Amino acid sequence: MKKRLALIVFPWLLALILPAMAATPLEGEPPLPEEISYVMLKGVVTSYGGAPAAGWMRTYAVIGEGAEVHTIVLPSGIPEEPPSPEENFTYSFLYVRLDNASIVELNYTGLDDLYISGVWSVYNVTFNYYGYENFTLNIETVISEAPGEMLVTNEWSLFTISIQEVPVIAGTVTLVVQRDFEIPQCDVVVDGEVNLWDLMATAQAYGTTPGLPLYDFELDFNFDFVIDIYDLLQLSIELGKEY
Ligand SMILES: [Ca+2]
Ligand SMILES: [Ca+2]
Repeated sequence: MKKRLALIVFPWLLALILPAMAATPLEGEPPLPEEISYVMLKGVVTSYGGAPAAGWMRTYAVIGEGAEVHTIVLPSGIPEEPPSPEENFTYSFLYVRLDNASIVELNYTGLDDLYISGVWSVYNVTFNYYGYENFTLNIETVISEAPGEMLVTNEWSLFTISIQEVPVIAGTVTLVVQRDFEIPQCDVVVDGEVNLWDLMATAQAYGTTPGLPLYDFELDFNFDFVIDIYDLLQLSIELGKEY
């Protein structure tokens, strides 16, 4: 059923995008610091409570106004072997989310490039798979509405997220985009434009959930742990947008 829906939606999106297809490199000088109003960051988690860990971070900040931060932490790293489709397996991670930002500023403490504070929630998420097709999902709240802050430092290269009663999450920034206009969120095949390449990457992962080989948090635009029609719809709204 999911595949059939993708087959219907995909050509329709293709027709929308093909006339506007022209991959452009990520260009454009970043605006002067005083002109930066939008920041998009992507990164990888490298430690959790000081111990090596894996995971991903995405942040969209509007300076002086608000921010979205989503982080996935795999405390024991990324499994080395992809699971077999015939076997039962479990995939667990921590989902860390900024619920409400109170301060979103550049150079706020004198030590940071970007500072975000607010209230955060942390969830323990476990997918129990019975083969690739069937699973049960268990989401347990570790903490909610806890005060915490995120700092980006070392010329936009490192980040730390410190939430009360939660081990510190630290990592490396892999992409930073600063603009004086709103940055689209669905340029996953990064070339400065939301286009066919992004659509193809998302369509290919259609129907997948965390732990399955084709699932990618990068493609789960609404962070609901499935790549489906809602992610394709969000992408279709941004089709053709450049930054
Ligand atoms: Ca793209
Ligand atoms: Ca999704």
